[in-house]
Amino acid sequence: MSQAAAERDAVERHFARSIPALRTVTPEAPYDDGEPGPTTAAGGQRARPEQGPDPAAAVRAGSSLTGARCLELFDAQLASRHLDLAARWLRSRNEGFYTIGSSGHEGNAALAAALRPSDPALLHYRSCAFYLARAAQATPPRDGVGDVLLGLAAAAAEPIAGGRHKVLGHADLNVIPTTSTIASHLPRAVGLAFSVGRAGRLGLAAPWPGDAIVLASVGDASVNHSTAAGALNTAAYCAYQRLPMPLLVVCEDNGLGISVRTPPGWVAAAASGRPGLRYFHADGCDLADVYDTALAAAEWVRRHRSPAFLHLSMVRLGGHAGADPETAYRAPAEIAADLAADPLIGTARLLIDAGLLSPGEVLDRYEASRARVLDRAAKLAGAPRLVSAAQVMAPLAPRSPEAVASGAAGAAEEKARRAAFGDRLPESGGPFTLAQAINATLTDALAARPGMLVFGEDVARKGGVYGVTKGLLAAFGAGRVFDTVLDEQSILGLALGAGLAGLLPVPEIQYLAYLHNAADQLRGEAATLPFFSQGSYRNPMVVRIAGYAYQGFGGHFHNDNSVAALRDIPGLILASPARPDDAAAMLRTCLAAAEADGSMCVFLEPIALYHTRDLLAAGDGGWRVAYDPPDRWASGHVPVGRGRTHGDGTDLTIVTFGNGLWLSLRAADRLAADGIGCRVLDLRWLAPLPAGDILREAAATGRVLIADETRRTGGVSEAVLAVLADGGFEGRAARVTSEDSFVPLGDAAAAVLLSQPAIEAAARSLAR
Ligand SMILES: Cc1ncc(C[n+]2csc(CCOP(=O)(O)OP(=O)(O)O)c2C)c(N)n1
Ligand SMILES: [Mg+2]
Repeated sequence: MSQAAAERDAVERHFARSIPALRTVTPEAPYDDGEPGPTTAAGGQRARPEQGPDPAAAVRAGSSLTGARCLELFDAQLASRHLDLAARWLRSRNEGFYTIGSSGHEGNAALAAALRPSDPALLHYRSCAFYLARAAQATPPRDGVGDVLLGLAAAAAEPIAGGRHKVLGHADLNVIPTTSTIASHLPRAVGLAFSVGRAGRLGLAAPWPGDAIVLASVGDASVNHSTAAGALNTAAYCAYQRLPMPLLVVCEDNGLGISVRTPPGWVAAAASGRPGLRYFHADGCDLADVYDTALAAAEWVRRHRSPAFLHLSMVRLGGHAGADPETAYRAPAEIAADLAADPLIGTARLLIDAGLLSPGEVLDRYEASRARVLDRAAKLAGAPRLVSAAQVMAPLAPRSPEAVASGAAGAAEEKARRAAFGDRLPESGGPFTLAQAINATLTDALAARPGMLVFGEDVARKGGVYGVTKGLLAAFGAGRVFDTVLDEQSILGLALGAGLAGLLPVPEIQYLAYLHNAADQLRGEAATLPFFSQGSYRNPMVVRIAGYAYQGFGGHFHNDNSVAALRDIPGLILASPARPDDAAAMLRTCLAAAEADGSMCVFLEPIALYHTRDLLAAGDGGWRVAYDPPDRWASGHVPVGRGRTHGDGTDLTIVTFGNGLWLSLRAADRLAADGIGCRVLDLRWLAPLPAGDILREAAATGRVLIADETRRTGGVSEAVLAVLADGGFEGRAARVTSEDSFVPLGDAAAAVLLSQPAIEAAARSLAR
């Protein structure tokens, strides 16, 4: 017998033995499960009272859980258990691909009953019973068992991820799918709790009622993850300032993270007594206790709009996953103790003690559930799966260029613009620097889009480290422009939740070097949500990041030029404007793409060019540009992934972006004086790259010099060379880049960064 089959057998035998043994239960003498019991109704020896008990009465004195509800939840618990068994059975036939189960955690069904079906939930992967219980609450009830089975089989018909992963989620059930990255959904949950009432307060249609609370569940080992620690801190930090934070974090504590023991008492010690975070505890194997405690916790969160931590003591049955030999790291007595605490036995005991079911009827119910689930599972054989890359990738990056173009051209009414700009419209002001152009564009966008929020470190009162967000707080108020806690994971989490709640978040990351500690919130969370929900859920956002080098001070942390971590995130749009006019148009494009397609955009602003005024000579004003009035936004629209060519020289094409554009245009001017005619292609978008523009401009001269301020290894120039190779470019290509180094402090920075003389020298040798 395979190990999986043996374990399955052990659980089955345990259940079959335990239930009939309940007939001997008295509060004083726990049941004896030494003898195998019968598996049919004949096993029921404790007769039910003549006068059947009232299902509307409490299942146990003092509990709010009625017998009827307990029965419903028991059915969810039973089906969840059988889905775990079915998962292993399907796996053994190579028809299922996922065996992390919920056995031992089925008490979470009571969470669903304690919440409203309209409360959004982001669930731990052991929350199958919750999902089934919530599916049963829907009108008409959803076929939760079918959903989960399709997920196990990676079937294309699975309703949320469409065969891309086995997740728990459905838009009709307000269950937002989570990834398997431990705790990574908590920053989003905090952001959603922060935003859930805000959309309504801003007068916008909101996906969830204003008094909804957000449920996020995690395991006990997960509570230690820095992502969880940061999210809990941010939730408490908001509550401490009396900001609404209706968040219920549930810890399903089975005492183990795969094989690693959580020190006994640790979760309670770590989560209780924290300022701003109310702690509740329940025995997760006792359905009535979970229900009563969850009701109290949910009520507290809803009434106070303040976060709570609900700690459920649970057991884990059947190992971490199907292939996990837990006997290798757990003593038999420990495993047996978990089996003895089986929450299904606990609920059976509740129902039997209440006279609602006899032990035999419990077994019948168990067997009927097994038959239903296995029958469904057997019918799944051959359910079509995704087969082509196109099918798999369909939800990754929806793009509707026409909607984006029209969205980008939309402005607020003149009256609202005047109010926002303080009567002096930017188009009648002087030519703008990059920082001024971004500031005016943000102002215009906030005036036109009531759901847009601007937030980050120092963006509000100070107006940004470089003044880019100056005046926005005064014009739009703290409800829409605000400073955040100093935690990039939380800033992005806020964006993830706000986008989900129907708002348009524009978070700022103060420096590119400080994105990296939080990048998984973009990679693992933002970019995967449409993928694993087939677009049912989306998290539009435009993340502004001040970045790149050449600041002349600050060393690495203020001069980071690493964009590789962003370029390979599927679906992510990476904008890299250099000139003020491009920045304005590209920011409008990003905002419109976020709105129209739910796009996740990163808008990488070159700090060194923020206040640059001149290009070729002091006082020439070559880097300042007039601000376009709204009636020119349509004609000036910059589509995603389109570059811009400066000049029409025929000797050499310089491909560049960011600070490289400024350096290259200066170099081109010097080269022209020596008779070398250059055209300079500004990529403008680093993802997706303007491949067509690159190939066209390369073919125009036959010689390409890539001037790339990012690193030689992993930098943008590698991708441009790949575009040239893929496109069959037959001319010559060379590149000048920054070194594979961090940027040092002071003048030494110049030693490792791309420079104008380096561009000129390479250009001369290529043009020769
Ligand atoms: C960030 C991250 N690191 C590692 C893993 C691999 N992993 C998957 S589950 C798990 C243990 C989680 O334990 P716990 O939070 O207690 O949940 P349980 O499985 O016990 O319910 C680990 C380490 C992961 N999914 N995510
Ligand atoms: Mg655990």
